[in-house]
Amino acid sequence: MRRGRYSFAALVRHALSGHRRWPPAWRRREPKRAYDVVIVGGGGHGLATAYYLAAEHGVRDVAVVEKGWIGGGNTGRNTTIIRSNYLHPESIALYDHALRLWPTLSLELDFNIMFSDRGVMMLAHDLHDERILKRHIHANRLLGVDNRWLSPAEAKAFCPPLNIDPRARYPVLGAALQERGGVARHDAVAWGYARAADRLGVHILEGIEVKAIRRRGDRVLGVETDRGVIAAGRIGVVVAGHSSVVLGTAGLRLPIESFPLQALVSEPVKPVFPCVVMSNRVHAYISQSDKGELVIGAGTDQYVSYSQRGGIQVIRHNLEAILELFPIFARLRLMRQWAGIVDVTPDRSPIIGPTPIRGLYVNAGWGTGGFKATPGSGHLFAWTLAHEEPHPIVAPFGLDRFESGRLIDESAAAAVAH
Ligand code: FAD
Ligand code: PYC
Repeated sequence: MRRGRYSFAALVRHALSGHRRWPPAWRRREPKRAYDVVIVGGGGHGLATAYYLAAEHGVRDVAVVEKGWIGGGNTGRNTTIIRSNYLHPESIALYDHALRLWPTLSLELDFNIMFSDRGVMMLAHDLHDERILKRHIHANRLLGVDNRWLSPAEAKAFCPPLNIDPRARYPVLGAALQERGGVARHDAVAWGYARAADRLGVHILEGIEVKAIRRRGDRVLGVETDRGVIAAGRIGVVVAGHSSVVLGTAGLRLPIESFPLQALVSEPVKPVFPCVVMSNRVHAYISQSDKGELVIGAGTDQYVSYSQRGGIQVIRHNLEAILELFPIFARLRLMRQWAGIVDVTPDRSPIIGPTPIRGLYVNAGWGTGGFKATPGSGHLFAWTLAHEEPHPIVAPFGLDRFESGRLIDESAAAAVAH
């Protein structure tokens, strides 16, 4: 039995004392009047940015300003699928940079984020799907990123509950498997980064909303919050589904549309699903959490909205598809459903880098697929803020691409947002 703060005895003591002396994982701070860097948004990306600023660049006078609670946005609402099997070299470099950070993240943060590289399998239901997936496999392998084609029988061997009957409504013609892909515990990612950043002196400010970005001419000055003004020479806006709203207060218009994206979980059952399966064609994806719940996700609503609920017809279609693909789940009961708001760009790639306002940086537009990028996004965005220029990996993802036309079309790899 381990002794110390995390021993069994300590666990029992905390439980019996109503957790009164449970040491908080990060401290509650009063906001200072000024910081070197303010990060707006306490999701995984914002917290990771703050952590790497402090850990790798010695920039420790940092505040993360979160209007709700840490990880309460899309970080805590997503289906946790992690992979790097994108199409274009720029995206493969970006997402694989993140994928390479996941396996050692628990060690880095000294916090178990429960990364499980159980493999992510994408299904092909017709010739068109098959060609697209094979094109991705070739593009990935050319750059040394793992991805391989499976026959229907091999797909079933990888994921036994899969229905590969050729007469099925969504017949399985084969699948692309990225074995290094998998899942992680989303809340733990936020908590782990928050705790590690706090230990390095970062202020985590929960329950404080940024109402406006303050600027003078083309220079940023700070943020106006519901607790007063906080000055900062560098500001990173990392607010997922609210990027247009927050950056709109600085007079910037982003090429972004915001949609609800839904997920559901079933009642917990014993381990039955050792895989992660995505069907990009029918917008359905599924895995089993360590608690035993099946974690199921759907496609985006067809209409823009900031309602975190989503349309019933979307999950109806989604569950019909799930039951066609996995008939053994027909009698399982669902426990919860929710939505998050995802910011979608025209090319389904994120926007990372400086804005026309000096000192103001954006990290947005990850759409339906930013969880997998969390460590890489934070790592590269921190570098960008510290050096006041884009890291070479994120340089192609600047706002300027919507003027130059150098778009990075990842509609097919984005899987859900197309
Ligand atoms: P968030 O976690 O949303 O953090 C942004 C924070 O900013 C929020 O906490 C919010 O409260 C805060 N904020 C907003 N406005 C303000 C303000 N004015 N002042 C202060 N704070 C503010 N991606 C994958 O890779 N794999 C998946 O399987 C996957 N599944 C998904 C399923 C669903 C249902 C959803 C909704 C998304 C999914 N995603 C997935 C996408 C992924 O969740 C996001 O891209 C990612 O989590 C974004 O992280 P973030 O830290 O940028 O955003
Ligand atoms: O980007 O892999 C992904 C994803 C899966 C479900 C939602 N997004």
